[in-house]
Parts: sequence; structure tokens; C-alpha cells
Amino acid sequence: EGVQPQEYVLIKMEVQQPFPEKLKSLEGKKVFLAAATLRPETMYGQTNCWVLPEGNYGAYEINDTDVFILTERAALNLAYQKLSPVPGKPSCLVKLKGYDLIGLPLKSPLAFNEVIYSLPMLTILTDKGTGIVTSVPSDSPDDYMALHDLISKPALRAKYGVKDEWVLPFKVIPIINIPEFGDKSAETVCTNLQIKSQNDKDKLAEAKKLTYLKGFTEGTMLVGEYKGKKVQEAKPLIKAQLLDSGLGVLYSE
Ligand code: A2H
Repeated sequence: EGVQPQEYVLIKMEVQQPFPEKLKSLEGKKVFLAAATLRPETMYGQTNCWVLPEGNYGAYEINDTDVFILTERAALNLAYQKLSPVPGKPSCLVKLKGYDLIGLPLKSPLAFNEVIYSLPMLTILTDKGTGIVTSVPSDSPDDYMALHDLISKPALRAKYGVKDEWVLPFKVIPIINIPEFGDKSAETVCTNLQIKSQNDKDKLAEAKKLTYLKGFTEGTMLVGEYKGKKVQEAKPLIKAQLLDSGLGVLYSE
């Protein structure tokens, strides 16, 4: 972590009924996987959610109605932000492993896909954000490669109990144009750099640098309320919209 606090938007991805056995005790509440993102303007293109199979998570009470699934570390940060029944004290209702979350059907803010599924990503860090990541394969090289791995490796799907219908057909949704990289910048850059898998760390870092900077400075929105506007202009507007509607929450660490 740097000297400056990092400010994320937490995207409230609502778990759809019926709840699996592990979450049955939460019936009657609104339960969300809370994904930390720096790119709220990309939420139209969400295709799935990512969890770390071996990761430790919990279902934390936020207020009378809402429960967030995230890491204990993130729950503590939220509690300091007064997002817990007793300020400073997280209230864990159920302890969970990433494995328990794989395959959950979710409804996520702004996503064109009505229902998206929670899937395994092996490179998630548990000491950053919430340990939950939303997946936008059009614009995030990490997301693109993790999804590519699941699509191209039936053995990987089998290992984590990922059903074919949760990942197939593999549809990347174009949401932002970058002149140099087209409408699916992550796919273009991953192909150009010949990235082999989600574990190809150095090349993925390079791909992220390229797409992140150019997306912000040269990207144009292809969809949504701010279609035709530059990403630079649209980003704060979409962020405000998510926060005002209560579908997103500010989170800093
Ligand atoms: B971003 P920074 Cl479209 N482990 O959101 C691994 N990655 C994590 C994480 C964790 N615990 N928590 C958040 N992230 C991801 C969208 C996105 C993101 C796009 C393009 C680039 C991008 C959709 N995924 O991030 O290290 C989240 O993915 C590129 C950096 O704090 C979050 O924003 O800078 C970003 O990494 C935060 O990473």
C-alpha cells in the first residue's frame, strides 16, 4: 500500500434467490458480494464476479437490511467508516470460503447481463479491496485472461465445480473504444503481448498499464447514458450515479 489512501467504489452485486444452504440463515436480508473497483464506468460490461477459492470471507451485517460478503479486513475498514451496526466493530453473521461462493447467481448494477455468476480467480489478493472483484473482460486484462483460462480449460472448470453454462458462451461486451486498441482493448492487448494465462504476471502488469492509462485519457464510451462522451468525463458522473442510487458505496483503505 502506498502513502495515499486508495479510494474504491464497492459495487453491490446482489445474490439471487434461492440461497444455497450456507447462506440460508440470511434469508430475508439483501445479501451482496461487494466488489471493489477503480473503474465504475466499465460496469455495463460485467460478465461475472471473481472470488479466491481458498480465500476467507464472511457475510457481514451492514445495517438493518443489507449484508455484504467480503474479507474480514474489508469489513473492519467498513466498520471504521460506520458501515456496521456498531461503529468500529464488524458483525459477522456467517463465515465463508471462496469455494462457498462459486456459482452464486448475481444481479449487478448497470450490467447489461441480467444474471452473472461468481467464478474462481486464482490471483486475487486478500489484502487489497474486499477480496471480491467484478469482471469486465472487455477492459481488464486480468479479467480477460482469467475468463479465457476457464473457457479454454475444461479441467480447470471441473476442479472448481464451474458449470459450462456459467461461462459459455464467452461473450465480451464492447463498452469503451480506445483508438489504438479498438472496442475490446483488453482482448487486443492480451493477444498482442501473447499472454498465456492469468498467471503471466509481468506481461499482465504491462497490459494493465497500457489499457488503464489509454482507457482513461483516450477512451470514449460506446454505451450507456454517457455514450459518445470521453471516459474522463463519464467516469465521475457514473460514479456519482452509483453512489446516489445506493447501488455503490465509497470505500477507502
Ligand atoms: B478493476 P489497484 Cl475494467 N485482487 O475493476 C486483485 N485485483 C483486485 C482486487 C484484489 N483483491 N481488488 C480489486 N481488484 C482489481 C474493473 C477494472 C479494474 C477494469 C480495468 C482495470 C482494473 C473490473 N475488474 O484494474 O491495485 C479491480 O479491477 C486495473 C488496476 O488497487 C480494481 O479495479 O490499482 C483494481 O484491481 C484495483 O487495483
